Amino acid sequence: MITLCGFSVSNYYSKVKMVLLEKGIPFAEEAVKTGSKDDAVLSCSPLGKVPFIRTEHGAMCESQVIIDYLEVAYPNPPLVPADAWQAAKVRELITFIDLHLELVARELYPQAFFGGEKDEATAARVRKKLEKNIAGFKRLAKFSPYIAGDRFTMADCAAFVSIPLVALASKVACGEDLIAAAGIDWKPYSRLIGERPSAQRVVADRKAEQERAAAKAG
Ligand SMILES: N[C@@H](CCC(=O)N[C@@H](CS)C(=O)NCC(=O)O)C(=O)O
Repeated sequence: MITLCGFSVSNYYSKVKMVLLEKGIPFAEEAVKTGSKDDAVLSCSPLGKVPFIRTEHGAMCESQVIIDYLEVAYPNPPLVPADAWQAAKVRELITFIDLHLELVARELYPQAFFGGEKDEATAARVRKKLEKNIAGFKRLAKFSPYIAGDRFTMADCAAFVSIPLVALASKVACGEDLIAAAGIDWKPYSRLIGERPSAQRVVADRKAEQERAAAKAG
């Protein structure tokens, strides 16, 4: 049995969880926070990042590596096309979302989501990068109706959990949803993916965790 470690507010945790759910792979969840100094965690995720998985073979971190493993180990239903080129195009999109959108926008999260001080210089610097990268992403993304074309793929798992975050972080920190400002109408797409049971589960789990945290904070 696979154990998914991390927490439901994490977009990368949700990305892996959506893939597990889409494929109908049985899994358990284990709450693990980031920044652990615990050797038991660092031996699974050396930078203390989440998610990571525990399996009968050992542990593994990095969401994309994990879902690529799941795709090979549990090929049905497939979440990449059988054609090698088309499969690589799906992964190209994921790299754009994870590396060139989400990782760049992540610098805004302290001020956008975690009560950090407003930092105009960071917002302006990140905005410049995001504008360039979103224009690049727009050239690749299909939204027809799925992000890589006419079939649901693992790129939709990456997009569903990260695009709204990038949009909201830029809206709060830069005063504008930079994804929408680039002419990408992402909300209908998000609603389409949001109809899937896997998406509904990750959203419900994330909200429940946020509510528990708010209640605890008083
Ligand atoms: N490239 C990693 C990114 C994972 C990541 O950044 N996770 C965040 C939580 S959403 C985290 O662990 N942050 C703490 C840190 O970077 O130390 C992946 O795809 O799994």
